[in-house]
Amino acid sequence: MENREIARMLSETADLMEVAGEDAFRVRSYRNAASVIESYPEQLLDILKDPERKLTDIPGIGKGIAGVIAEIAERGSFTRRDELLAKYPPTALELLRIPGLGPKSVSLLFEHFRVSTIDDLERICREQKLRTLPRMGPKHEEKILKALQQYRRSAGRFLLSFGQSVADELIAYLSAIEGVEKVNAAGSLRRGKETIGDIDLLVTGPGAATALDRFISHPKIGDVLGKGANKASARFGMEGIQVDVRALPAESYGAAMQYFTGSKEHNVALRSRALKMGYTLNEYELARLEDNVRVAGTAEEEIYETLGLAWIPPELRENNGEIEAAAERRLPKLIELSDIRGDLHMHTQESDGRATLREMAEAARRLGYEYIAITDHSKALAMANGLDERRTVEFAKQVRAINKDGLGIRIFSGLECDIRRDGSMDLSEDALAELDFVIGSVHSYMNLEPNEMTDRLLRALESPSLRVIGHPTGRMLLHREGFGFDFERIAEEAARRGVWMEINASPERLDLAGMQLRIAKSKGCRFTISTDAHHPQHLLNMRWGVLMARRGWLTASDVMNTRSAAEFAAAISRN
Ligand code: DGT
Ligand code: CA
Ligand code: CA
Ligand code: ZN
Repeated sequence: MENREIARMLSETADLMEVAGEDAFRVRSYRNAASVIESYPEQLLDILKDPERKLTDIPGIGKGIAGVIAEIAERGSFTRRDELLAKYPPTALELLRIPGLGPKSVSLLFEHFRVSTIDDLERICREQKLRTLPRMGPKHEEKILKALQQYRRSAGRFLLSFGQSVADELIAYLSAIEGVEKVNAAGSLRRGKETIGDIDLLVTGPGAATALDRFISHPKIGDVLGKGANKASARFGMEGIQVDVRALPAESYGAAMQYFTGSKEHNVALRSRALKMGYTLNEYELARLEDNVRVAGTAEEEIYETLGLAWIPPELRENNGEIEAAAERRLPKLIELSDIRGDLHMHTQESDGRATLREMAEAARRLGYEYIAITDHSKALAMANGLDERRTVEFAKQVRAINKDGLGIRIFSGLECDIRRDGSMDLSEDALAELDFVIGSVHSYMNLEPNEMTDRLLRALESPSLRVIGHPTGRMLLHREGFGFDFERIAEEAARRGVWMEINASPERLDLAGMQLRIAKSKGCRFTISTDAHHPQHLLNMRWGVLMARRGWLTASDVMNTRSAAEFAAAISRN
């Protein structure tokens, strides 16, 4: 069992403990442990096997949790979890994923109506029974029905970062098989789509057929959905994500990579271009129509080249103008991870982060960054112990002193300032003016009417200190759609005022997304890509943000944190 899975068990148990109305302190200790474990760089079970070491040496893991982990290692579950699962069915956990339904409501629904599945929940809302519960009304029924719709649309999809971790594991496993020459991911994963339906892997080499057998006998494989000579499909891991593995001859590998990378829309357009030029294109080859003679198929590049196109980066393959651009040789030179020279959104123990400023700086320095901005929360986020004016001014002063000593990386004093309901900033302009770098973010009242939300953001843009709008749409992938507002208007106004837009690289957000980035760029906006890290480990999430930027056709020059420290400092200095 891996850390990821242990973390998931603990956080699910924490959810059930909350439904059961258990002590908030205990619930939090489970939750905190889950978050520590999830990003812990070493496998816990390895530590457990080592007689020289103790789990309790890991900060955030106390005796109780260490005991739980030992129990998990021994038998795959633990007593508290078993008890809770005996009382509440595992489907109750699914209810908690419905936006707007907290543990208290789930517990009420269970006690009064034995609601334990989302179908039960839908019925209770449709039959107008939800409103009979304390503090519930017709509005709640309406809201939950809407949330259910959204939930069903995203059900069965997975975060890109999760898909990538499964793919990495399987690619390493399959690559080690004798005679396997290449293993690559295709599909939405290769295109860097923010959520994926399943994982598509392509294998070639004399060992490819063996690889299919070995794949379905992998210890974490669940149901095998199909197995033929060239393809195997099966569910993987606790999450049951579907993985399709295809075995291919080397001469078809390029054609197959092209075909199975998709998107379907891109492929349809490409095939029709091929036909117009006298070719047929399928997953095996590109061939001449007249005599069926194969002209390409080993490598993707030769397929695109024969069709008169520059090779198209997978992130652009959505049939949104990339084929035309490739034909006219005007595809942009997309930004790359190595272009990034700093991270401009992160939290420390001052608010709700797990590490100190120095620890975050050290981790960023090790990544080779030249600079970072420390951006803790402002006071409106009281639960996160957000900074008030006094602490903000003090913090700015402290950062000036730290930079004098030098940590081997330049620190910009920043803040993720709350944008209040009326669009005003959570802190006074005097306090904000002390800082180098102010992000403005919406964290509350996210259900405003689109008009009201647009006005709110317009007013926020008036703040002279505001540098960038953080996670601009507020979406949480698979959980909550972005709030509605007039995006083009805000992009225009941000561009006019020189306020940048953030690409939040946190894998649960990936906000903004490709299409929005293209719109914003067309309005003249500039961007930052930042991780919103709450832990040094999260700084590694930058890659997901870069993928979004690529899906938005952005180049390095569109993104401000590709600038050198000196250039960046000049860009944020007030004139
Ligand atoms: P996903 O898995 O829903 O996130 O999205 P994709 O794009 O990975 O879709 P998937 O796994 O169904 O298929 C992989 C690629 O195969 C897809 O992007 C394009 C290609 N393909 C082209 N035509 C077809 C078709 O008729 N059926 C399927 N299943 N795939 C096709
Ligand atoms: Ca797929
Ligand atoms: Ca598939
Ligand atoms: Zn935020």
